[in-house]
Amino acid sequence: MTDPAPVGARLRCGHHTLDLSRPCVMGILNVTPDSFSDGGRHNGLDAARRHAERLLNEGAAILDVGGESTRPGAEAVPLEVERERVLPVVDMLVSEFDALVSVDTSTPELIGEIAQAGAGLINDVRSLTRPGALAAAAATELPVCLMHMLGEPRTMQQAPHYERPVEIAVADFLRERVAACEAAGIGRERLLLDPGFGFAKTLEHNLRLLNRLESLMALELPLLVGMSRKSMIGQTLGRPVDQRLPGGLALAVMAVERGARIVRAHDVASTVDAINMAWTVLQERPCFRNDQLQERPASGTERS
Ligand code: 8Y4
Repeated sequence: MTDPAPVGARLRCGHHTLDLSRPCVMGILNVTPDSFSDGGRHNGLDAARRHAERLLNEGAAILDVGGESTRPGAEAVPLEVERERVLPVVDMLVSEFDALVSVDTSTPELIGEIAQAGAGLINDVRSLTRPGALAAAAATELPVCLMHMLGEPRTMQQAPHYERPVEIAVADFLRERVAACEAAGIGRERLLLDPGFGFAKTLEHNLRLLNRLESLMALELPLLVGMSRKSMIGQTLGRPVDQRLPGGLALAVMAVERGARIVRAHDVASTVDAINMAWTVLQERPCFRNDQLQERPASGTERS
């Protein structure tokens, strides 16, 4: 038996080390031409370079690069297309910015290649369930973000149904993937967990999951969340995708308050400000300090 990975420790990401004793922002650098939130403006290498420079200046600790559109209804992308979209961008981000690059991929063939190119984190929305993905990730020695999803992006929003409370289903799924990773030689110290907001979930599922995010801290691994511009904001506030920033900042702050340590976001400057403000307030609560988050008394049991 190994010790549980300390939540709030430093995470080795290739030649970078990520400080998870405080929350940070993962900036979204989408290189898919059909991404509806950036209109495909960042599919060229030069556009990616300018976008990356901006995200890093705004305080992104990680840049997340994805060559496959994982939005609801999106079609699968052939390996060669994904490789061609992702690898030149990873190369550029590493050589020109020495950035900590995370790659949103489920493709075993690509996992080894992105590690070779200097990526620091594997962000797999399918939690290494594709044949060969566990072994490919194990061989890289990189950390992996395991995310909950039911089914595939193409079909996942067709009436998602859970027999049990969604947070229980999510926790059970993630526990199973953690065990599969450990069995494949990916130690707990390399794992991050993500409930997968918007992936095979109704609005009610997403709201409940955020409200109960703390229940995932029982798994004793760092939490990553991604809610930026997602439909849970659009559905609640009736806003189109370009008017979801205030809603997204509220969600980011709530997630940090409930234990999230990495917030995946499009609007990095404002997200950094929001989570830094929230974090500063949280640190005035003694039991929130020094990574003792999991020992915080249940709300309602404290005297002010
Ligand atoms: C507008 C903009 C509306 C973007 C929807 C979207 C997550 C993720 C995605 C996440 C992790 C997205 C790759 C979906 N979401 N990775 N990836 N967690 N770890 N949709 O929540 O951004 S793509």
